[in-house]
Amino acid sequence: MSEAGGGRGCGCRVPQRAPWSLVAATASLCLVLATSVCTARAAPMSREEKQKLGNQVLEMFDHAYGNYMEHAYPADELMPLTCRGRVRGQEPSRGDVDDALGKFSLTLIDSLDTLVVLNKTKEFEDAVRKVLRDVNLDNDVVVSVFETNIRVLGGLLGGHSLAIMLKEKGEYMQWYNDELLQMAKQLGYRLLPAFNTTSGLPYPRINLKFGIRKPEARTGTETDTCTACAGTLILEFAALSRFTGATIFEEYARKALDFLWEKRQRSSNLVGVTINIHTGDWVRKDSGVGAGIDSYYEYLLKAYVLLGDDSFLERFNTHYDAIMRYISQPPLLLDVHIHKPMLNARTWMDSLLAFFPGLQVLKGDIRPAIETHEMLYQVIKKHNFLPEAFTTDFRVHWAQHPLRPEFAESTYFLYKATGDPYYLEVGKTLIENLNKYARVPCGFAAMKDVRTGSHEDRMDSFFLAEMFKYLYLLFADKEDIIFDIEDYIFTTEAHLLPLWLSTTNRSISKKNTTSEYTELDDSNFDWTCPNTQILFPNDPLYAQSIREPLKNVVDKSCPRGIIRVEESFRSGAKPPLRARDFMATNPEHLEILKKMGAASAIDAEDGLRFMQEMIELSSQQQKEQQLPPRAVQIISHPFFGRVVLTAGPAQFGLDLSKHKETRGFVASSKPYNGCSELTNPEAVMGKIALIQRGQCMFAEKARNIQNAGAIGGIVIDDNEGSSSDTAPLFQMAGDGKDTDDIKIPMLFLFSKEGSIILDAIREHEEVEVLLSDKARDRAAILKDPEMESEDQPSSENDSQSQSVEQTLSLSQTVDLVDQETPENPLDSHSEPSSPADTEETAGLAPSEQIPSSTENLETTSLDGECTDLDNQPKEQSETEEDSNPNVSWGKKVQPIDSILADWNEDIEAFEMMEKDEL
Ligand code: DMJ
Repeated sequence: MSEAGGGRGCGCRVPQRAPWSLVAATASLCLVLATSVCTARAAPMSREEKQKLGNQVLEMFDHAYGNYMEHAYPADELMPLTCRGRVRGQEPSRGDVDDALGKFSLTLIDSLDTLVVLNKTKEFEDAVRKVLRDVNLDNDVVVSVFETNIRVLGGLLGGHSLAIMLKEKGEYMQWYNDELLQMAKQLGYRLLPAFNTTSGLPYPRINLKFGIRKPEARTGTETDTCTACAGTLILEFAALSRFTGATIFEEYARKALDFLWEKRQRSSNLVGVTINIHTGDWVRKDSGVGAGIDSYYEYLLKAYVLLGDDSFLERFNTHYDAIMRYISQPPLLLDVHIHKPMLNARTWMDSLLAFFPGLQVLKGDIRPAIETHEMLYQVIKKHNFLPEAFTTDFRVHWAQHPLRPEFAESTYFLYKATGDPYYLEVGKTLIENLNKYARVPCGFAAMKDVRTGSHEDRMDSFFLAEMFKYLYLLFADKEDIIFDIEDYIFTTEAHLLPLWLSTTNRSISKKNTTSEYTELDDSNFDWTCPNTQILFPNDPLYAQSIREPLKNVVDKSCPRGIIRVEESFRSGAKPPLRARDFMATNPEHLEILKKMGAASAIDAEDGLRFMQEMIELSSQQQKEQQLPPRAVQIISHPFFGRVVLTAGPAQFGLDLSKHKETRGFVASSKPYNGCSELTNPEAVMGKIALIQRGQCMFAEKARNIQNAGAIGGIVIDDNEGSSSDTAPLFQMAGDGKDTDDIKIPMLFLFSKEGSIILDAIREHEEVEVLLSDKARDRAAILKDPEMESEDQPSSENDSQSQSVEQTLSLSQTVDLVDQETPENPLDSHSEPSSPADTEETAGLAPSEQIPSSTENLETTSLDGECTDLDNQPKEQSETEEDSNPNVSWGKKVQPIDSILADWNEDIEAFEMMEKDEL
């Protein structure tokens, strides 16, 4: 790595084979390690226990990969609830998230190098043969350039890297003749037309068969891309160039990076989330380390490590300095405006930023890495998983969790850097939670809502590419892996590229390097001095001492500014006015508000914080008036509580959040629509009645089944193909009259979720479910000890899974309608798909349109007209409010309107920002 990481000026060069992942010995680390620590050491984990956990990871991988290969392959992804493949065009569109699917057996390619890391060499050999035999790249399908690069190009290159390593060892892959590399090169050429812009920034999407802009390509009219989308190419493209000698790939990726660097906001040194690929104007000027930007920073630092090009480190350090100055508010990482970086752009964080502590380890800045990681872990302990977004006071902002690996990634790197067994315990918790809450008979299902524990029919390929790799490596000793992991660098999708690439075909990149070494500004050149193992032994006490003060940070829910409040108490000054205490009728409060807009920087800062709190408070109050989603958990054989369906609540009947769950066998009512007195009361008596949506009011259905003796009801949508994956959840309204007579709980399921229950009845007749506000612990609900033992993940379970797989394979026809729905903004790194989209969202790219939580309810009494209650925060309104105080205050807090006039300075700043004065 002296070639890879060594540049001039670094006092402590890296030895050739030093662990790059431990490039963690900057001066800051050396200093803090010298401080004395008196907290207790976490108990070390025995080799046996580590091996046990490693084996558990292997078993889990087999469960995920085996089910994909058996029930989904050659489709791109497995749908673990319905146990079949997700084929683009054959399922309702989920929006931009589907742009990762190119009909190229995505999960198989993304899993290739994981197989080798997990010591499954034989399976790897088989998998490579399958890729070469089955995968076709000449598909008329529009894919995301970013996703295709990190998952498919990265997957092929990772596979190639380990294939040649194995071949060299002499046992496996002896037949291999660079076929994966040839495929990678073909894919590289298919992606290149995306770079045909004057800026050199790539278009966000490309048609694999027809490229860009041709009429048949159905893409090429986009104007914007996210920063991460344009800035996360260099590792794969440079590796492709260096492996093949075709320089063009590295040149294009460098050009895109150079352009982004030029466009950084010069006073803050930050970059925005979205950029115009033709003009280079920032379209979204908020800046963080999560969604939309994350891997741009990651690739600058890793490009330095892999390619040995000092200019990348210089850029990274410049950005890092800005991040630590403005965005990092330990343990939080909060988005700010690039032109006014002292202003927060949001009051919530997204889950993608969980990779950042891992990157900080690579940078060598361990303290903030430990702090942020600890905060994230506490959020996880509260909700079992990291919700896609959570507020600064740790409330769920967006409750989905698609089994993202970022937190496991950071846990692995922190363990490598600190040696603290605490991080092994963290990994153990992640494993337990995955098995307990996400494992379903046919794989692992994403969480639809971490609060209810309900599932989504989705298992993303990154779960296999990354999660299992990091978890396995966390518990593995050197001898557990058949090659030296330290010889490789992880891409953002955890694909492995060999560090020796830094010395191969190196000259091809030099002519394109924009920064001249002689012109580098050394004052901002924080040379990374690697290898903690050489400088000092791992010291677990160090990490412990940093975590200690943060022990209860989430429980105490310490909002930003609390430290300043305490400080002012100490100095005898009055604490600043907090939004939650504000009363518009209190003259003293109005006086304080006036001051906030006028005088000192501190007053102004208080004012801005107050505004943000007020907005947050108001949206929180709105949310609190609405009902959260509920869960239907199938608990009878062969489900045993593993499958949890997302259900909409009713505004009448038993409130499941206040009462114990309702448990019972299900029975279809007759008539199925439940709109008249039931003709089969004996069948539904003491059971949970299934009723079809439509033809009368929900309350009427509830009364009819209640009169027949049902103990609960599940209304199943009559729109075939509807699913909570693609449509916002509904809340069933009453009939406008008094509904106090309805005592039983009622829940609503979309057609796809309802079909899972209906199919189960067809197959097993007796189907027992739990209706609740939140999935229950399986061990607790399984009374029958036999059931309980069957529930444990084991190889026996696999045969059981197979019968369940059949059970779950839906025979229903799939709705082919390509309905556009809001997608996961964090996934997609995507751009507006049409001008109409952009208009609707008032300038916000869909990649940040977070579906709202429980806002915007319209109550109505008619069945068929439900109220929107999916967990989709209205990002649009929040961002607008945050960046345009005139509007939000005018709307929400009338009496303060006049006071805002005093805040000219900040309003002007906002306006300037809007004009994008770079
Ligand atoms: C992965 O595909 C990559 O890590 C990417 O950089 C962003 N996140 C997803 C998984 O969450």
